[in-house]
Amino acid sequence: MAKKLRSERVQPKLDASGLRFAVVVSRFNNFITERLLSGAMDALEKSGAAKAAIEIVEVPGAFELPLAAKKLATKGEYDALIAIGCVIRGETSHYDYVCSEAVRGLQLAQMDTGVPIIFCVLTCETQEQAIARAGGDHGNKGFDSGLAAIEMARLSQKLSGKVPQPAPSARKLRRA
Ligand code: INI
Repeated sequence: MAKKLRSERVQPKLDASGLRFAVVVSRFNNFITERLLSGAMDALEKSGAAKAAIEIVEVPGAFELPLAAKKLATKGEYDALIAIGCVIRGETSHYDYVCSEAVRGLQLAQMDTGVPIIFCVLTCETQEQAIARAGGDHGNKGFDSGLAAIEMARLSQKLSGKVPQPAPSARKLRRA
């Protein structure tokens, strides 16, 4: 019988050592955003990031994430950022404005600065949906975002030719 083709790609192990991160986290719905932040920190630290290499900045709500993220990215001190928020639909159209401006502003910030900004903003119809994605049945999107930040930081280094190269003497030694 023919062998089944494996469709999934094997992900290389992510290594965050030596990388610097900033996490912008919204206080609104902080019972959710705190859990997302813990997940993100867990992913970064388990992958080798130093605690001291992770800056955490708080903003009032998801609407404020883009400006803070852009200011941090512009400093040129971080390899990747993670923007954390949680927007839950209420009775009015406020939800739609907050969601669309958060995603638009964060995308603009990463395109303007060239620094990867991971979108860890839950946009949910109900509180239950948010809980499920912040350490519940659907996992922790903060953890996933931490991994995405490492992957994008490494990819950005590679695409911009900034992958640390071995010292010339080490290179010569290897050829000999
Ligand atoms: N901000 C959120 O992060 N999540 C929400 O669910 C939310 N709702 O529903 O209102 C929210 N509003 C505040 C907004 O992000 C700004 O902080 C506020 O409008 C001040 O600019």
